[in-house]
Amino acid sequence: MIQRVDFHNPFDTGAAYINVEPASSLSFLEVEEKDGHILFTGKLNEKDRIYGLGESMHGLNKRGYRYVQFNTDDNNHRDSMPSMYGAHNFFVVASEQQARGFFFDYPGRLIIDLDSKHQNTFTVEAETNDIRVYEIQGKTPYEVVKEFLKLIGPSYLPPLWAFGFGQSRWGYDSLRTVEKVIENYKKAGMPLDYVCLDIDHMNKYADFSVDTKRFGNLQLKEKNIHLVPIVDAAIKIEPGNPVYEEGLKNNFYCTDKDGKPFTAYVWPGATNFPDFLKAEARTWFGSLYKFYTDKGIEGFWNDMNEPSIFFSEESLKESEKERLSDPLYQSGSGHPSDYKRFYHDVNGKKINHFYLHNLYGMKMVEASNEGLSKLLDKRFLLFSRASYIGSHRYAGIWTGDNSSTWFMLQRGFEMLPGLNMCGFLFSGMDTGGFMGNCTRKLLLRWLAVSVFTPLFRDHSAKGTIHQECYRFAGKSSFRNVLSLRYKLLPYLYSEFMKAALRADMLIKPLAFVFDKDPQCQDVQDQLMVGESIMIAPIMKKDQDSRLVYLPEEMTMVDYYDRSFHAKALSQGSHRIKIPLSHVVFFVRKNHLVPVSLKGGMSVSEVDFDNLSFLGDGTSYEYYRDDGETREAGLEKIAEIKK
Ligand code: MIG
Repeated sequence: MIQRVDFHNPFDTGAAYINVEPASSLSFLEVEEKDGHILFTGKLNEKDRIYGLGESMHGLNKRGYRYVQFNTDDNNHRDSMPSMYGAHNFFVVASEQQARGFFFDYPGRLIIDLDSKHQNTFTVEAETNDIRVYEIQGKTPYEVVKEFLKLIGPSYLPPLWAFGFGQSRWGYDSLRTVEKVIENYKKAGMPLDYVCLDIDHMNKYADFSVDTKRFGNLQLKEKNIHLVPIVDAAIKIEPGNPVYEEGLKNNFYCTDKDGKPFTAYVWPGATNFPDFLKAEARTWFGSLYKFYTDKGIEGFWNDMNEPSIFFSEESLKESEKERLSDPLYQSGSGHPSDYKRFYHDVNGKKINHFYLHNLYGMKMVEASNEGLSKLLDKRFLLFSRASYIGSHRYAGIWTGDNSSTWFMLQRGFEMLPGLNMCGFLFSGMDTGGFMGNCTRKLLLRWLAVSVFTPLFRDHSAKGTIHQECYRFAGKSSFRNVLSLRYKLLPYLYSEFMKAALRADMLIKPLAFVFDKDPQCQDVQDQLMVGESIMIAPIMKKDQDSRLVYLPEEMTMVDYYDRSFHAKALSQGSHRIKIPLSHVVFFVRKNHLVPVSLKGGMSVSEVDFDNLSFLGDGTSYEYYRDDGETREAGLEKIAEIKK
């Protein structure tokens, strides 16, 4: 049961995909309005758990913490960070007999306090009182989530090649460097499907430009590898550059209080910010991707779209004390006061950015997606850093600038089910960690996690040690985990497509599947991936074995020496040894995992028709298509037998 209540004049964010007729009052929340603010209060039982909030800290159960939903570029990832790159204002309160879901569809700053004061209450406080609230009631949290996923609609569909392994690094400074990375992967016998280009490839960091001296015309010798360039949100102020000039001439930029294009500083120096809230500006921005699609490029990542702002002339005048005492200040977040310095034009109405802040990234990927859909006649890869509920219909996301620490591997893992609850099926983390130096051990354990996430990319920051897989000794361990990805692709792709087409989750907490088993309730270092696989990776530094809880009898699959070794295990807890060179996972009883034993050095080499099976089931619902058609549909699912 889903119910919507509008307070005053909520902004139409575009989060919902289906229309729910508004009702007059909420069932589970007390409402208090004061001085133009609004405060919602809900009651909790002692034992209630709270799931959701997508990209956010504190693991699976969010109870006991306070979150500030305000998209922020802060690369100092830590438990106490209140805001990340996405605002996913949906959570589910799971009680013993029922579950209640809440979605606060609100584009501005929202404070979600999930009982941080330990008074058995949660509160949600909005900056203004124009807000749309949805309540969803169900028997279990999973039932509520599925209802919510119907409300926000189906996931964006990436092409099949985007499920391959991608290498990325900020600092690949020429096409020659990129070619070398590709050669080295090949020489090492490691598969690869794409290489991401970071801001290094642009001409003075101007969007939709390439430094031709260093990057030529972006044509790789290796035709089987895709280049995936970055596109930043802000446009370099550069008289004579047609991209900049067109935006200026047509009033496509956000404006300052005097109605002039708002100027602030990011990588290219002085920039203007496309007004993605304006339909014509979106259409224009989307059309700019022609620069790349003309060169045969079909994959992109959108960055800096919180938007990230280093400073403006005005905020530079601010004292350090003022800056640091701004309640919105976070370690990497520039001068938050800048968010009050510019305006959007929404159907002729000027609205201060601050009140629409969390929509900027979503509206950017909406622009990119619509442009690319016109420019290409097949699916494309697109993922974004900033997001809002609903942006999963346009693009995937990655979880931003994590660091090469065991802590961030764990937190990233724990975020996966929350992201799936908010629709973000095509998501993943910077494998190996972005900031800081990665060790061989950490990278191998991280790969053994990301090998199960749809977006599977190794990315690192300039200045850190290189973390391409071939750089490390003992290459056979890296070949092992990467080869597993390509053998599992028939399963991973099929499960992704089924979840996307049915508006379901791909990666789930155990508690959602084994809801009658109280032991599963608090498990957050094990997850379900699709309908058949459970993963229980090692995410601690010097461990080579761990306890794994099996809610039912399962087949343990130990993958080493590039082959599968299966063994039946009984229900209960087991200490499992997982050497660094192995990947272990579990297949549910009466289930199957279709695999291609041949694997491949790229997705195009994988045989999706000659399948072998892991597990003791007898049949499997297999989704199969050409991997690029937009006409994906449930009719492409067929029951196959072992
Ligand atoms: O201010 O483009 O999250 O992946 O490598 C940093 C450089 C800008 C942040 C992204 C990261 C990317 C980096 N970018």
